[in-house]
This record gives sequence, C-alpha cells and structure tokens, in this order.
Amino acid sequence: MSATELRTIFERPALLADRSTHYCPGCGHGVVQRLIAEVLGELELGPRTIAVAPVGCAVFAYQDLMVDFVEAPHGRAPAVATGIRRVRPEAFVLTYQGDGDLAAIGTAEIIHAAARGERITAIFVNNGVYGMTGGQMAPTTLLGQRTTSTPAGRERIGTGSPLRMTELLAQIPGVAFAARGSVVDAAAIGRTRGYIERACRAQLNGAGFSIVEVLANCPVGWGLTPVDSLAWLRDRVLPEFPVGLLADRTGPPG
Ligand SMILES: Cc1ncc(C[n+]2csc(CCOP(=O)(O)OP(=O)(O)O)c2C)c(N)n1
Repeated sequence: MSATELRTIFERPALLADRSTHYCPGCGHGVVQRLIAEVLGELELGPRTIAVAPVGCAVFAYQDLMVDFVEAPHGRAPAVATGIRRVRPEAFVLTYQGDGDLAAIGTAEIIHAAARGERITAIFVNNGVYGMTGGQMAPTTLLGQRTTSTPAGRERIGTGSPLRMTELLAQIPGVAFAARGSVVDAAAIGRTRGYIERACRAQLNGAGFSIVEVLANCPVGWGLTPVDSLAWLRDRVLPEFPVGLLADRTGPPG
C-alpha cells in the first residue's frame, strides 16, 4: 500500500444514529448501544426489529439506535415486548433496560417473561445505581458502596445484598441463553458483543427467552472520574458479578 492510500479501519455502524451522545463522559451505555447496532446490522435485523425502551438513562437507546422503538416505563418492557412478539411474530423484539428498571421496578415482568420462554432478547445494563435520578441505591449496588441514598455505604442489614438477577433467570427452563459481560476493556467488550450476537440468534432460532447482562460504569453516579470508574468496575464489581455464560439451552433437546 502506498503512503497516499487510505484504508477505513473504523466506522460508525449504520444502525447507530449520527448524533452527539446524550450520555455523561465515560458512561458505559454508549458502548453497549454501539455493540447492539453492530450485531443487529451484521444479522440484517434492522428493518424488522421492534425494540422496547425503559425509564432511566437507558431510555436514550430510542434515539441512538436506528430501529423502531416503543417506550414502556417502569420495568414493563418485557410485558410490552411480549405483546409485540405475539401480534407481530415476524418481528425481532429487543428490550433494553437498566438495573433499577429491570431488577427493582420490573422484577415481576422480567421473571415471568423468562418463565413463559418468550422469544425476546433482553439487554440488561447493570451500572449498580439508579443513574438518571441521581445515583440512588439499586438492588445491584455493592455492599459498602456509597450512593446518594446510602451515604455511609450499603449495609446488609436493612438493604440486603447485591441481587444477581441473571443467575436467578438462568435457572428458569424458558431461558434459552443467559450471559454476563462487561465494558471494562477492549477484550471484555469483544466478548460482550459475542454474547449479544448469541442471544439474538437464540431468538431467531425460536429457542426461547435470551438475556445478556452488561456490567457498565456510571462515573457520575459513582462519584468517580471515568478512568477511576473503570478501575472500580474491574476491582470491585467484577468479583461480585462473575462474567461468563450462565445458560445455553439453544441446542437440540438432549
Ligand atoms: C413511578 C416512577 N418511579 C420512579 C421514577 C424515577 N425514575 C426515573 S429513571 C429511574 C430508574 C433508573 O435507574 P436504572 O434503571 O438503573 O437506569 P440508569 O439510569 O442507571 O440507566 C427511576 C426510578 C419515575 N420516573 N416514575
């Protein structure tokens, strides 16, 4: 290649909106949304995708991803996605929720959608706090973690322990695929992309409910710089929420 020849090595995925991000500097949501845009594009699912957005910072998926969206506040995304899937069987149905929305406000909806084996794909961004409303404690907040509603650190007595939602879901027979990844570094982001692709394929194959939890950083909600928030994610969050495959029932019945 001569010195004047240029080669494209990095592009914005076609399904990611060409606009400035709404997110705070260093926020993990944008990375997750880029991965979704890449996978939906690769699988040529853009035109037939109907996604469901939640409350919280996660809601901005509806303006960042160039697919059709329905807004379902307060944890009801899996219920709304169920309705969409049933009246539009040809659609590819995706939900995008934060941990306050999925693991607190909408616990019943996600568990029963999984129990019914709904053929929907859930992307669950776990940043350990209620980001949009000011960094309050979520069910996923670590013990000892300071939040605006636990200023002395979360204590087991009174507020319980971090809830491993995806492990809970993984043991339900209707769950075809469940995995947890993170955005802590480039290698982890690559693995998370692979999980999102496998979860989408599980729906395409009619295997059942699929979910990918993504451990993400919330620098503002955690009161840390973006760099320090990634160190916290690596050193504190990952040991409490092990990444990896949690369930794969996509193969032929044994
Ligand atoms: C009935 C009701 N309860 C609470 C809220 C406030 N609220 C807005 S977003 C949100 C949760 C956000 O947390 P999370 O799902 O973790 O998403 P993140 O912002 O961290 O992405 C809450 C409780 C509301 N708008 N209405």
